[in-house]
Amino acid sequence: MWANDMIKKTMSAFLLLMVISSGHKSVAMPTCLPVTGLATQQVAGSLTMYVDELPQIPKVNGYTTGNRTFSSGRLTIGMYQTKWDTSIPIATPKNGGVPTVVHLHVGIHAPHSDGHPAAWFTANFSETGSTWSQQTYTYPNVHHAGNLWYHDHALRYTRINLLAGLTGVYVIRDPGMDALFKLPSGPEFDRHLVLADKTFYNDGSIYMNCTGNVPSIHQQWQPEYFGDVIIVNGKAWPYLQVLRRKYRFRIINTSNARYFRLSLTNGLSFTLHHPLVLSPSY
Ligand SMILES: [Cu+2]
Repeated sequence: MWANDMIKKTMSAFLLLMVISSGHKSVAMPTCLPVTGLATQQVAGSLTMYVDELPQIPKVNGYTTGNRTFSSGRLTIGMYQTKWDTSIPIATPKNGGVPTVVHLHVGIHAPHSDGHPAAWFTANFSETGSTWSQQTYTYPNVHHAGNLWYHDHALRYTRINLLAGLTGVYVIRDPGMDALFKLPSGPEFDRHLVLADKTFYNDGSIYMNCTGNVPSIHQQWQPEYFGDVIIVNGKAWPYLQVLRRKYRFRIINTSNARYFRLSLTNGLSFTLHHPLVLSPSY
């Protein structure tokens, strides 16, 4: 059943979880501290792996069911400023606030629901960007069944907001297809692995180098971001205790630039569908 309050609570909890579970209070941006690659590698190397258990990604349904039929529903997706670290540098809405706009990655939908970078808005739509046109986006879900994800898309701040964890998963299901292939189902055996790479300061806050790769061209431009620590569902190198049976992992690469070469340490093989989901970038 669809419940707006529940979704709001869940999304708030989710966003909060993403911030807390990564153990960071802020993304360091405005002051460009000199941090060497060696220093960030040492921080990454000092972290103990497999301390935290892999968390589940909270789920909300974008549909309602009744009499064995599915009908479209509404999702409330967005940022809740009260849960957000306001120390993160933001665009310049005249009255303050954090600009954001949701982009459903790989979704098939009309342009005005695509999350144009200048279609940002602040809390309660009190301020909006130059191409903002509507509060509600419509996703027709004509995409084949699979794993999509959504993320912030605000101009200039996408990289920062994503680094801070403003991402979520979006699943289009085809129960007939799942049954046909006898795919593992249920939250325990049909799980998301949302991959990302980040770099940290010693105190656990996220580090983003803000010096340009080629300063003579631009002091801050960087075509790609690579972190030293691999994050799964908001946790650094988590573990998951599994049963001796088949699992379905819905793997999404939310990194800016890093590709992943995945394998099982015991050498077991696995079937990979839709390898495109492993390609990075926003
Ligand atoms: Cu994207």
